[in-house]
Amino acid sequence: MKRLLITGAAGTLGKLARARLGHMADVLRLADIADMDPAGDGEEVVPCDLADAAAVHDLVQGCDGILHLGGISVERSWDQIQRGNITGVYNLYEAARAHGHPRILFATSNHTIGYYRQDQVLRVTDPVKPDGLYGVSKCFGEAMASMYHSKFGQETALVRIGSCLDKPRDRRMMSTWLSPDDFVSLIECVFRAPMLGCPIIWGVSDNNAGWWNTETAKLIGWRPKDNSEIFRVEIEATPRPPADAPQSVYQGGVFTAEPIHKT
Ligand code: NAI
Ligand code: 15L
Repeated sequence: MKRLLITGAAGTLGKLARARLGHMADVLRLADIADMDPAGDGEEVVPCDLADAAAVHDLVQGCDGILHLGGISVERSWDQIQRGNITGVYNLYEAARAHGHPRILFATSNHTIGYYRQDQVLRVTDPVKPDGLYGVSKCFGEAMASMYHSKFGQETALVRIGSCLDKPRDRRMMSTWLSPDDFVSLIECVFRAPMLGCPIIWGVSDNNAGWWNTETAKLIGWRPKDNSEIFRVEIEATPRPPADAPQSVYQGGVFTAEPIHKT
């Protein structure tokens, strides 16, 4: 690619992508509403609010691919979620339509299905069961991507990320963990696949304790290599939450216990 746009570049995964994806394009265009480090070689830093349609239109111009990580990433008030994850997603898809449909990797989330119980194994074809307004906003993003694919041929990988961290922090994350290395290889596969369409792909490592059938990953030739099992002893040494606690019962864990935030 000549230019890969990374939204949410000031965030946790945005910083990881910035550090590790320079080889994917001549130029990384880095965007966020928050402060970012100054541009280095082969980088462009573009402050941008995803809710600003004109700014997003300009942002997408000249990009061959979009790694869409920007937006609200946890449970927050509707006002905040609506700006980043509803209006922002609409603006992004409209900008992509105006600029030749660059391929998009959309960072969706396990919180689209958070109310499934932990004894259930899911396929991507199972109905959504979001666990809060944040999860609902990611369902909206998945629906937008599907509609722009059907109507205009826009390609998107809908990557339902589990928990992307250096290592799992608790028992639930033994199932949801996505290692940084696997995340990077997944991004590479998405942008290198000859054909993509609009698949939902579970963004999860090859965990023994996994809940999600990862067959759609094979469509793009992605095979996660890491497995949370190497952290088993460390995690088992931590206090076990009660069996009826949200983090023990639901795939979305404590997100299911969040209130509807008003501010
Ligand atoms: P983060 O919260 O660290 O980063 C998100 C970035 O988006 C922030 O830098 C924020 O300033 C920016 N942003 C928020 N509203 C914006 C707006 N209106 N305009 C422009 N930028 C805006 O989140 P993280 O962990 O880096 O996640 C990245 C993406 O991956 C998010 O979309 C999140 O929902 C998704 N995801 C992440 C998971 C994880 O394990 N880190 C798990 C599942 C999904
Ligand atoms: C998410 O969607 C969040 O963005 C992230 O902060 C984690 O909490 C992750 O899900 C998770 O479920 O562990």
